Amino acid sequence: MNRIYWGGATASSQYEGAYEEGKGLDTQDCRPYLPRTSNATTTTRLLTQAVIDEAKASTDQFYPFRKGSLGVEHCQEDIELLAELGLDIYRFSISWARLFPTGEESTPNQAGVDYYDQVFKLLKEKNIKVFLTMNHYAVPLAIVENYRGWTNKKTIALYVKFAEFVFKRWGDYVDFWLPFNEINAGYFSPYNGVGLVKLEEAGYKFQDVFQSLHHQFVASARVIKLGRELGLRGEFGAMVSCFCYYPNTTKPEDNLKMVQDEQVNQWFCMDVLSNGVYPYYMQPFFKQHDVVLETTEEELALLKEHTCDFVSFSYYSSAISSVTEEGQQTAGNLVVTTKNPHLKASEWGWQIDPIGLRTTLHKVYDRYQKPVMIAENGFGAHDELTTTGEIHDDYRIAYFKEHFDEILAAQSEGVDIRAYFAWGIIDIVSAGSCEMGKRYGVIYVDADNQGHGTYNRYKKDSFYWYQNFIKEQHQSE
Ligand code: BGP
Repeated sequence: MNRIYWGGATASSQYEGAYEEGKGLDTQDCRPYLPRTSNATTTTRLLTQAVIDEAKASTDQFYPFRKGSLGVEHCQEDIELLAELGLDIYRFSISWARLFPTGEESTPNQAGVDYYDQVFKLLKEKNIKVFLTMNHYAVPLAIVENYRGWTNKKTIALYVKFAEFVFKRWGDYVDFWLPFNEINAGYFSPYNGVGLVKLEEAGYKFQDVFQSLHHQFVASARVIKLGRELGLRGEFGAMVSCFCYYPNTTKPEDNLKMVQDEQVNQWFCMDVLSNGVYPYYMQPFFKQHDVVLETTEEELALLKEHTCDFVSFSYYSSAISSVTEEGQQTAGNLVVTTKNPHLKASEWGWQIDPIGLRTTLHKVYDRYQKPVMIAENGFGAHDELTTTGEIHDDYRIAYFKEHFDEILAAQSEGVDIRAYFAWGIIDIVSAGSCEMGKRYGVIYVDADNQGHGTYNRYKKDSFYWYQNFIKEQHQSE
């Protein structure tokens, strides 16, 4: 049985801050200006020119605390804490716009290179393995303004150029590469996933969404090809967000709907990236939604040849499929779903379903027969810092414990699980709500929703619990 690497994860746009140090604006910097509706799924949030203009004009906004660095100035201290925690592996992302502010420079921003040099060096010194997300949502804004982001084939070449720099500079440090975070987010949330912007306010065009996804698939295959040609030692993965669908009732219609939701929402992107071909079930879907993909023979051959080595997914909560809209709606990661009466939920309505994680591990391994990684999982909550510098997050410990039990059960049932990553291992800005108050970390960061605070780090109770859990896992090997 393979041993599971126990890890933690962050993303550059939610962790780093330090916008002033030569970083270009990217799509995630516009996030706080996106219009929202009360129970909107992210699909309704579209990045329009008005949003871009507002983000550019803003001088005092905080995402993620542009003034006063959240992570960049603290990386040494943070990596020391991760080492003290005993992490086997750290997942983080490289900011494309920190290296290439408009995506088109011929030489990278030196301050960005220096920062990542330091991060990789510190991780190596501490003997922490690296899982590198090359693109966690954020696309340089200039690429969006000049070319309409991933809708344009040209973005593939710009991304490959960025990847080539990363490979050549830091290739030796990386154990696992991920070309795109939650690639299926592009479907639910074109803003997030594909940096798909300047969509007309009213229009959510499937044609643009799926053409953009196709370009990302090709980009993924091209960087895998390049990485292999360069002889990189790291393995390449693909990642989707998983929701563990249940049919709302035992009505056959609901069951069929569940299968179809799984196919389109959950498996489609992974089927392409892992199997190398567009799955049969997308043809009727494309037809129904007037999607006519532009593809070339060469691109399809690339997809076939350069599939991923491992599969990974994020999992926070399960969801329900229903042909009717019966039942109370609740939020989940990227999707709005019907409330499951058998489950408790976080303060944000995300339902807690550890058995759903075990089920998902089986489904993913059964479908792809490749090593599986849980690239993100965790519990967002409001934490309270006591006057004596403690955080008693027993709710997070309970969440970890219940989920870890199911992971170990799936492993003993034969699923080849390679790694687990606790999301937002250090408190970072929430992607969905843009607030600091939705905390996932085992390390507390003293900053509030406006970015005010000392930025001092404190170990939560969950820090000691996870530290002990990792130690015990190593002892039992
Ligand atoms: C995932 C994203 C992460 C992360 C997480 C939690 O979809 O990959 O970037 O933020 O969700 O979401 P939130 O921050 O909205 O609680």
